[in-house]
Amino acid sequence: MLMKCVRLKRIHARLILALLVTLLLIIIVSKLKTNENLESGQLVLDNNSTQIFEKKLTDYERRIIPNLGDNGDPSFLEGNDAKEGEKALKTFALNTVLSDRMPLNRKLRDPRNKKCKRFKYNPKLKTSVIVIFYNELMSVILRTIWSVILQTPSHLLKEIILVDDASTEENLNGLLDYYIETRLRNYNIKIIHLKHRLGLIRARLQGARAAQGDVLIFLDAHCEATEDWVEPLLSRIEEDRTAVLVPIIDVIEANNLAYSTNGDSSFQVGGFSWSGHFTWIDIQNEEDKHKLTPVKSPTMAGGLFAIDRNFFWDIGSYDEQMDGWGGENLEMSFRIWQCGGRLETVPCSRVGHIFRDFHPYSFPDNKDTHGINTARLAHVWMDDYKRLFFMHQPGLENNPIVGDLTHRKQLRQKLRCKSFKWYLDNVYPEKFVPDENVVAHGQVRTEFEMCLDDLQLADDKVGPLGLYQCHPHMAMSQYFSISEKGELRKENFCSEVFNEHDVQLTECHGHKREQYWVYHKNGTIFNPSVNRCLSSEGVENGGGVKADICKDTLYQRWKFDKVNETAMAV
Ligand code: LR7
Ligand code: MN
Repeated sequence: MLMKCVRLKRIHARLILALLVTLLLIIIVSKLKTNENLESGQLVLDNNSTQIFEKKLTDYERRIIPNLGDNGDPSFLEGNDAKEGEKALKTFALNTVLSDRMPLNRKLRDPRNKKCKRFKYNPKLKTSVIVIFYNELMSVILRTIWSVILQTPSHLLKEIILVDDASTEENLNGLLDYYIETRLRNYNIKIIHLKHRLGLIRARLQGARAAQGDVLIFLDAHCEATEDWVEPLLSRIEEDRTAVLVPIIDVIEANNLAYSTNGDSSFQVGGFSWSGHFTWIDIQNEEDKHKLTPVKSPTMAGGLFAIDRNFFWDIGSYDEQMDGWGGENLEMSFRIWQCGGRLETVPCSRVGHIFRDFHPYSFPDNKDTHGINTARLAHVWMDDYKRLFFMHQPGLENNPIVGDLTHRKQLRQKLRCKSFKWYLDNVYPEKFVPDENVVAHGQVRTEFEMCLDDLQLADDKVGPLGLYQCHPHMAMSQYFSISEKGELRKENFCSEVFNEHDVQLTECHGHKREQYWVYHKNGTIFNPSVNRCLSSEGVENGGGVKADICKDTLYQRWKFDKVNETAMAV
């Protein structure tokens, strides 16, 4: 009996040992797996490479022109440098020559509204600042880091985490690390070099995984923080951990690196278009317009924001299946609002961002990652309203390229998130829905199979309300509505009469008589302010329609695909 017991105990002990070993193995393997894309940057230096790096850096530092760009003033180089700068602007959408000559720790003017200085903040939270980059210019990355170091009180800065999304630029594979180890030794800066390019969404996730601060602040790699930028962000999160915050994003000009502000008292917040793009919108609520405390924002641009670290994970971090660039900002914006958080712009926190005219990098296979990512978020978060996005991108609606959505749908259930209609009604009530509560909508055709058309007007331009052959399938350039208010509009553009005769698509003002139209049952679209009717008479394919004296002619009869008869004028 005793023997049996001892043997049993031995077997037990072996079993437990075996179990422990397997457990250990599992842990090691899974660790290895999550790290398989990480190559945390411990730079190994021998004498030779130290010398090479040091020489490169001192050469570089010698060329810096003291005080260039101070106060955020526009800066210019002369002679050949100026010419090279122009060229660079065409290749990289950025004057790289100028950036390389400008001090990395330039001092900016305080861009805030003066009244911001009255606020006293005393946050206890510490932040991790996460900066991701792919082939960005080293001097631009370093200026971002320096601005964070100089403008953030050290007791509020836990660390700076750089995530290199597998850049191929030589300087970013060694020299940058060397700079940090030698010039920024006293600061807690980690650099993670990813082995494979993951795209900006997953790169940010890797940064977040490595972060230890109470709050995560994400920045694009071409930003400059200004005075007291971090205090109001941290204080607000201390007050409400579900508040996700965006500073005012000022423009750093890509050609002369000027830090330009929109004046100190007016700013915009985030909106979106049904084509799935981020847009800037005016604050609707009069009281909020000149507020200095946080203001509600329906969406965020995506590159610069602060979020409580635990809340970031609780609310679903990012959609890990989003590739490349784009879409993650609207996904996060909708999710935050629908699942119980809030998005706010903090007027007393200001950060500059270099706005480039084009992306200086490309993506493998030229995949439309913005479209695919947006299709993912439309399926998960927009309920029936996704129809409006897919009208712009019909090819993506049932396309397997969009990938599996199970996890994100589960997340939405788990967090018991509200509907997209709730979001529109409560967070963004001014958002125009082109096929809801309207008098008429769809293609607008004449008897001669000609249709109203925006003639591919760019999003930020003003142009004629055009006439074009009707497309056999609905194309968004021919989709118009007559709103309840009597606007003849295309999303954010309203048709307005100029000089009594010309009809232009321009920003909707809501109050202008020239933007007011009456759709009559006989098919005329009448503008009372000029007492004229919309006419296609004498207009060629691709030309602009006119406001003409009303008369009984087929050129002034318009037929919408869908009409709400009861809302039409007799
Ligand atoms: O493959 C890539 N891997 C990366 O790490 C591609 C890019 N990146 C890095 C890149 O180096 C940069 O630091 O990701 C960052 C953002 O890329 P940008 O600067 O080319 O993007 P953007 O400023 O044109 O675009 C905006 O929308 C993006 C949608 O995915 C991101 O959310 C950006 O962060 C965002 N930028 C801002 O919100 C800044 C304000 C601009 C506005 C409006
Ligand atoms: Mn950017």
